[in-house]
Amino acid sequence: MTATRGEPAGSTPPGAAGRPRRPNIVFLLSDDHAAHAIGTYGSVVNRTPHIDAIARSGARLDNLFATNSLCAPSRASILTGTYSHVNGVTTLDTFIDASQPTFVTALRHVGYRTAFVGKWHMGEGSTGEIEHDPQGFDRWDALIDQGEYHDPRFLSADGLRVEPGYATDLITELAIDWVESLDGPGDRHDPGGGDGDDSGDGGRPWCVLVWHKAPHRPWEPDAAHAGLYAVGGPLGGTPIPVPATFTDDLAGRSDTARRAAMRVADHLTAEDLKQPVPQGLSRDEAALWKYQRYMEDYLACVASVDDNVGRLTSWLADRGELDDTIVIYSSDQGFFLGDHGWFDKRFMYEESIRMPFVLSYPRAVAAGQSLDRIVTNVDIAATLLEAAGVEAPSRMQGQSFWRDLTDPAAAQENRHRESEGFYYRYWMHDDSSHQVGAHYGYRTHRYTLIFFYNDGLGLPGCSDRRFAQEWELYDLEADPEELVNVADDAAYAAVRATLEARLWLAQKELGDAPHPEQSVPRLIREAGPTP
Ligand SMILES: [Ca+2]
Repeated sequence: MTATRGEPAGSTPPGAAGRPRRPNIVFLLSDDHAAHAIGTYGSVVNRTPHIDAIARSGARLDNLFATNSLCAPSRASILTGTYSHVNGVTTLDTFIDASQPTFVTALRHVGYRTAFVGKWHMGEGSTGEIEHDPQGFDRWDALIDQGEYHDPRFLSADGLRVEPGYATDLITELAIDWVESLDGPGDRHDPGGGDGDDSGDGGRPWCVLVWHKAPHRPWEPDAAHAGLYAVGGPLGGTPIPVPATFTDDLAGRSDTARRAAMRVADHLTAEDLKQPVPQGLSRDEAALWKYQRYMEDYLACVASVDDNVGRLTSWLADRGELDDTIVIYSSDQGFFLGDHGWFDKRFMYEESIRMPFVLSYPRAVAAGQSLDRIVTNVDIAATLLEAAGVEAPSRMQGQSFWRDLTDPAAAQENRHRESEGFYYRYWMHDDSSHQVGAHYGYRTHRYTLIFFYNDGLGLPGCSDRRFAQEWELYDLEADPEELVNVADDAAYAAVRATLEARLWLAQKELGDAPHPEQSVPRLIREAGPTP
């Protein structure tokens, strides 16, 4: 990309008063877009040229994980830089206290102009004294609840309205309109390469969150993309490849996994499928038919997202602002795309917890990087604040990974450290639609340890049923598809003991508490009381 006026790559052009210029930020977040439905992450089911282009001109994170794989909790963690037990958004029915500090409020504090457009999904209005609507934004336009794909309702400070059109297009347009509304004399960068004309409000950077509803269930494409991946459709027309684990009977997993109501074969509804299942199909044939139906719509929704990503990046390039803008594309969590026979997320399994995350910022981030360090959605807030030269509020629990993207020495130093790992907790026990048991666990580069405590603890959105507690352990090196639970395999006893201790310590360090019925891990007992 262009380095203007002979500045070395990575330098920051001065503002009018010679101050370092803070980057503009476009944070695109989609909903339930699995990394394995993105080209740069090796998708075999679709193409995403515009998202891939962001990775190509910047960085792709290969081990960024959701710490609670669910829409509202992930959004709350991204904004506040804290885990669910700290920000209070543990389930879909625990609405946010929007007065909490976020990376956006910290940016605004140093002069950023800020906006939110799209899916908020952390509550509307207020409960008693607690306000749920977006705070810290100069402008916000939030879909109601999950949001509608067609002619969606938007809530803003001006009230509720219906916008005719398709949600993904509208969200993009509202974001562009807001940035353009900031334009005044001297407000835009010089398209010729930034001559430092930052007089007026142009010296104040901006940050816009473009948080799509798509491709969330019930996967309703717009007319321009519907049928793109259909058999006989415009992209070659062959059936969408079926994952190798589609017929997994889950015999190698826990009873908790087998209880989940997320099977493509059994649990997609008429609203999801939109067409009646053809008569006369065997059970296996019907499962494949449903898979194709589900994925056709899911991928068509993704195609619209990708086109709109391209629209935004082209618009930024036309404004001459691509080099000075941090552009992020991510998703609130991953998704099962027929993997293990499932749709949806929630579980602490690979397809569900892995978040796609690509970022470009030619001014400081060298093109074509990939980062394999383990980081999480909790780390994003601190990272953006460091990128903007703003100190993170001490309440934030995440660690910035900005240096890994901008300093090759730091990236090398942090490469694939075996000591790395992260803490995960899914709280929304046995909800009526998906019936996934509550669990927590710890994942390192090689292992995933999970404890299903299977108790809703009285939280909103959980059932009051209890189930037997179970452990799972997967060796991701020997078993990347997590087909064999080795928690009770004697060969892994030492590994499990170590990971149980690490889980216990991580939970304590982060201020969360174990389930009251979990016994203290052996290594912790043997080590005696900690000071
Ligand atoms: Ca989601």
